[in-house]
Amino acid sequence: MASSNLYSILAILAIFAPSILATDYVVGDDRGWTINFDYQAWAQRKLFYVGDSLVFNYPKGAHTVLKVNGTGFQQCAAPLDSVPLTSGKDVINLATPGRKWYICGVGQHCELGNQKLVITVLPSSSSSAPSSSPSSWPSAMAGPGPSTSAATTVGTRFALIMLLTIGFLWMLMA
Ligand SMILES: *[C@@H]1O[C@H](CO)[C@@H](O)[C@H](O)[C@H]1NC(C)=O
Ligand SMILES: [Cu+2]
Repeated sequence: MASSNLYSILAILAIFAPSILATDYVVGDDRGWTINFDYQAWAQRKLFYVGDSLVFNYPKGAHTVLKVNGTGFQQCAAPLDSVPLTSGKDVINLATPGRKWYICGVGQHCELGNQKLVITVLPSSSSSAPSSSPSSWPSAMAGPGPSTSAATTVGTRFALIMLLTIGFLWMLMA
């Protein structure tokens, strides 16, 4: 009886641990998805991991979100058959690592309003935090000023992973 409870708790933790560790990034923070905002600067010190999400907030109808490739990003052009996101609260799950490019498809917002975002998604950190992203750790910890949010994100993840590990061990002992 006691051990079946233990396994239930472990199973629940295993299911929810990734969602606890995943981060939702609101693109542009309070400004949302709009023209004349420096999304390059917004993304610069953030560490995006597989499993995290981007949330694009904007008044429905005012903008759209189009996923493009590197060429489309530079030229502010999307393939003719690509379907834009238009809900005004578009959530994109970052399912694979690598470069990801997003532009607004309304009018000249991308060309003239610089409404474009490029990020690099790192392999997931939740399964084996310290070893899976060796290069990103030192830069996140050592960077100057604005790095605090990125460092905090990594620090928070690490703390949560440690807590979960200690919790597992404690339950195994009990
Ligand atoms: C990138 O997108 C453009 C159009 O947006 C398309 O013409 C081009 O073939 C794409 N390149 C790759 C490598 O898929
Ligand atoms: Cu727009």
